[in-house]
Amino acid sequence: MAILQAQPFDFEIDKSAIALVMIDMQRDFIEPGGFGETLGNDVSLLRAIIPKSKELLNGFRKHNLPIIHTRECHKPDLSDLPDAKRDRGNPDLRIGDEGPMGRILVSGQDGADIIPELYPIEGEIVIDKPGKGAFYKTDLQDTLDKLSIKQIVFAGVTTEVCVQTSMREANDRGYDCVVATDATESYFPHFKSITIEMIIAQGGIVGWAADTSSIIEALDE
Ligand code: TIU
Repeated sequence: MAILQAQPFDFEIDKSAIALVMIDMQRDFIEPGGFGETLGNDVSLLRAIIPKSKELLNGFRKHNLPIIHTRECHKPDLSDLPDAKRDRGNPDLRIGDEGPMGRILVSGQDGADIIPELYPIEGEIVIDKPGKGAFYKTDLQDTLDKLSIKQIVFAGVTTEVCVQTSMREANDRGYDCVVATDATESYFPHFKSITIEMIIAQGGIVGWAADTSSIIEALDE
């Protein structure tokens, strides 16, 4: 067991049972003209984590450890899109509408795909999810069970929305989870920091937090 220096206390990494789940690093959230921008956000903020996210991916790749990428997107017929999600707020473009990167948050469209910098390589798993949580209406749990995964490192966007929701779902399902603090970002920087505080409060009520270098060092141990 390698020791990861984490908050709120050290985390014992089991390299035979750990996976990286990279949440929603899609063009729709990170590039102009997508879902994130249509919600009124400054999407350029999220680009800051691309280098660390790449390091984290490479750290897992180096040891041949499982990597799962998720994409928040809907079927082209929108049958998995609740009215409540489509009709929320007052965006310029709604999910399913035609935007500069294709139909907003629809599977198979350019905008719904993962940014080129972090594109999955052969052997990595990609899971499309219709909700914020990565377990809701997906086969993520089966996928993790088949790989005998018990520990998950979470990264991606946005910290307080899809990353936190997925980490809470994983925590309830019995996985020990670590959020990679410099490989996750929010459109609201104070939401990112408060989310990490919430996760590690009360003795790690949702899990642990550690930066990418510490995670990679522990994997290399
Ligand atoms: N809007 C926002 O912050 N996030 C999302 O809608 N999805 C994800 O976090 N992936």
